[in-house]
Amino acid sequence: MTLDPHYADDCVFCKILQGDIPSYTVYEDNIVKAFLDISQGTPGHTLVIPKTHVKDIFAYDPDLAAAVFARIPKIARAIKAADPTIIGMNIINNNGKVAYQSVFHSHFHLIPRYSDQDDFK
Ligand code: DGP
Repeated sequence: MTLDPHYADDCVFCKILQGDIPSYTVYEDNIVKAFLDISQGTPGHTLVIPKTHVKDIFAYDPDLAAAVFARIPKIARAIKAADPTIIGMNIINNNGKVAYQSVFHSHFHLIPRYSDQDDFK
């Protein structure tokens, strides 16, 4: 699919997409950008966002949703392949303030889990 991106003025992730705020890119293509979360839950904590402003899961065009969701396993696999001590991953998507969404541009948290995590020793 081809995207005709639109950006929201007051959106920090739209500013990242436009290059107005720096980010550490993990992966990008015509549909999504994946970049390191500023607040690393574990090393490699990555956010995957659509390259157009979508407020939350309820606001997706179905074709864009399919394209974004299809990319998540691919990005998860690439992160896991980068470090053999990554043996699991939380994938989290918060929708709405009541669900702890703090940035209102849809995003998926990919949080690697490691074989040497203290709580699994
Ligand atoms: P959530 O609570 O699910 O809406 O998560 C929003 C995440 O966005 C949070 O983990 C911190 C991250 N974040 C907020 N501002 C920035 C930023 O300017 N750069 C990056 N890389 N991450 C950000």
